[in-house]
Amino acid sequence: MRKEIKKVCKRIALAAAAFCAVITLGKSDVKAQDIQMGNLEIGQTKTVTLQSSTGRDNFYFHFATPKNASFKISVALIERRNKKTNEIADGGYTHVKATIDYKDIWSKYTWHNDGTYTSPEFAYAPGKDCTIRIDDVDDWYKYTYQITVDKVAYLNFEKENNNFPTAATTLKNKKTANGILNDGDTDWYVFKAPKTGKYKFSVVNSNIEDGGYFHCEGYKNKNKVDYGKGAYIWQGHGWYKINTLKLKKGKKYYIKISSGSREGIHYQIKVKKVK
Ligand SMILES: [Ca+2]
Ligand SMILES: [Ca+2]
Repeated sequence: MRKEIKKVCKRIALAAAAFCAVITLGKSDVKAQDIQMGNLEIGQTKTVTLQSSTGRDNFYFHFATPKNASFKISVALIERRNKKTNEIADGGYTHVKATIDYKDIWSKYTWHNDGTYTSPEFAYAPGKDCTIRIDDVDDWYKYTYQITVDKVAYLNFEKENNNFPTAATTLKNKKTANGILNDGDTDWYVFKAPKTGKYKFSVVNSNIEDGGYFHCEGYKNKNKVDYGKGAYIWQGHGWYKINTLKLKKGKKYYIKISSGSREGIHYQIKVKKVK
């Protein structure tokens, strides 16, 4: 009797495996599509409904990075309906990824009816193509999204790509500079003394979100670090003095910001003539 049951079970298992194989074969016959969904306007919310015929399609959106501003991406999966019955289907998610210059800058699983997911802020050279890809779109459902790219403008904002001393952003006396340190980012600044005198260089971690740090260091010139004039700049610790030094008219001093502990750290730098 037991043997009989075992035999039946084995047959059922084999049949199920064969059935699955047929389904898998059927799915892999349909080629996944790369679907271009057009451009996003900065500051405007786009509402789109996505339907995948294979469950493996990729949906692409593009926008150009703004000038003199950072940007952030917000995504909300506001509706998921059964394709056949058109009934609202609770639960479920898809995947969103943003890429610039082949670097993935943001990746998130976005759940249905879970509010808006907002990326950290990113600062890039203006006019770069940022691609937003949505995938994991199940072929049983249609998904409605709201996508927004916002820019955030700052006074005296850093000028990316300032990742090298030769491309350093200019600092001006008594003008507070604003910057954002992204993952793998380095921000160089240069100050050219308008008059001979003593100048004080200060920096602050201006994040609102608790925690995090970055490194700030003074440089006597493009290649020569000013030893002892560096510090880790923590969130919530206020302004740090990096250096006070005498500069002759026309002499330059460099500041390097690097090694952020997380994505999208805000900071400010100021230079003040003290004598
Ligand atoms: Ca930066
Ligand atoms: Ca940079």
